[in-house]
Amino acid sequence: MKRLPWLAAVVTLVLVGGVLAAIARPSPENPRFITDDQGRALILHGFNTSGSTKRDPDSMPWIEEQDVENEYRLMGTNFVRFLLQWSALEPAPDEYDEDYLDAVAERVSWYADRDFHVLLDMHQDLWGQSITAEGNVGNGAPPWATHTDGLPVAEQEQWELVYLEPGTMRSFDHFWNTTGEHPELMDHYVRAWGHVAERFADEPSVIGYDLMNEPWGGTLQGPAFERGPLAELYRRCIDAIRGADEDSWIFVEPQAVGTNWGLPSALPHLADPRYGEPRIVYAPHIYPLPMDLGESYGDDTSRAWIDRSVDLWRTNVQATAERLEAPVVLGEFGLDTTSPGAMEYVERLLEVSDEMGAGRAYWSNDLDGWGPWDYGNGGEDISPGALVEVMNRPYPRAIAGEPLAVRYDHDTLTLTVSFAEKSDEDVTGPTEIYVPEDRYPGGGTISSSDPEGAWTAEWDAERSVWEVESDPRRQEHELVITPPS
Ligand code: 9MR
Repeated sequence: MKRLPWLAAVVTLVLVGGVLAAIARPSPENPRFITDDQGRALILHGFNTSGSTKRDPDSMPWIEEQDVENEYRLMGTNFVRFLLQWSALEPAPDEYDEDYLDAVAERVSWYADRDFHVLLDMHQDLWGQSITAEGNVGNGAPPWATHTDGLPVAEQEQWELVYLEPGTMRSFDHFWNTTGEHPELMDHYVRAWGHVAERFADEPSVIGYDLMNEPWGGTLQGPAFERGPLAELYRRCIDAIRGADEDSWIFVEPQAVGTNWGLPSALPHLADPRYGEPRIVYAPHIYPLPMDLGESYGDDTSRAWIDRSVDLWRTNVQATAERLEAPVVLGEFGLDTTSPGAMEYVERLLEVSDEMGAGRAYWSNDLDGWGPWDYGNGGEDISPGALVEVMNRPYPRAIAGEPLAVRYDHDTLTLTVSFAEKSDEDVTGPTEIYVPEDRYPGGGTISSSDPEGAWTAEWDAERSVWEVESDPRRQEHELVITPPS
């Protein structure tokens, strides 16, 4: 372990010309950070796992336990957005498949054993598998909850366009009770969430529940949808979950269409009936429209448009999070990793989410060209792909205080983390910073703004984590990590 004197670290910082991006400071009543059971602010980094769930006969992702281990070893992730399927959970009305939940729990334990935080995501695309006879387009809702009323659903090259198909629209209209014919569907969905929460309430690695992936309003769109049946669904799910689980975080998403491109959401504030601070998280996705249209980040004109979308997204997400009084986790961002400029786009999103103090989950951990793995031989030979290097960078996994700024300079490989002391609250345990061993042997060099001798840093080589105890007499701390000098 090497420590630079603080002055040298400041000089280093000035030399690299890094301007620390300040995280918008939350109000004192609202921490705006997800905290762990030691009161530390969590910065969640991970992957959606996985898209393969949608087509798997057991609705399980492709991964084995060793793949979770590899993910940690290669990228130091501490978070997974784990896909659930309502169709697997409740194959018949009010009948829950406990074997399915056991299989989920087994996978949760693989993550738990490696200190990950697991977000259970009730995934859907295009309502459910039964919107088409072949069952190869949608996923999520069970057949018994799918009422297309015989309206057609034609496959489209661009999968999102299937949202506009009459049978898909009608299925959603029934769920939101826009038709007034199937109010029982929402009741089932709400009860199903209560059941999941009962099952995982005592599993500390389950950080929370993502109530519905990319909600779509059918014929009801925009504010009428978000303030109407979407908010109603959320309120009812929140109540059902809180009946079983007081502590987990409840993640809500806006209507996906529009907000994924950066447009504002009208999602209203949602009360959390738990005792203590609310634990609602705003978890939007980003897929800039130019990229949906096939443009790449490698093209200068497209890049300018994509950057504008990202800026717009950020402004609008912050406004909604403010209204919801919620921390932000970017639930999905991703692209074909072979597209021109793909890695720069990922870098941009990592930077933006750092600046926002937001967690993030890349879409997705799959063997499909979007994920972090190169693969061959029918998925048998898996090796690290281009994304691994971009994702594998130092970051604070847990901050024993209130985060103020996180900045990673990828030219100098310098991570700077600043945070305020929270001496009046129950924050225990060290600040933990993951540092990739390959580029920072021995954890590299760490320095602190705290006075010499008043802080400690222990390198945990097994986990590749610095454990830092700061000087509680200081109001603010700044840690700088660089490769060994
Ligand atoms: O990448 C996924 C693609 O292969 C599927 O055909 C499609 C429909 O299930 O879903 C894609 O994943 C999407 C995810 O489910 C929701 N957010 C956007 C993702 C990328 O389009």
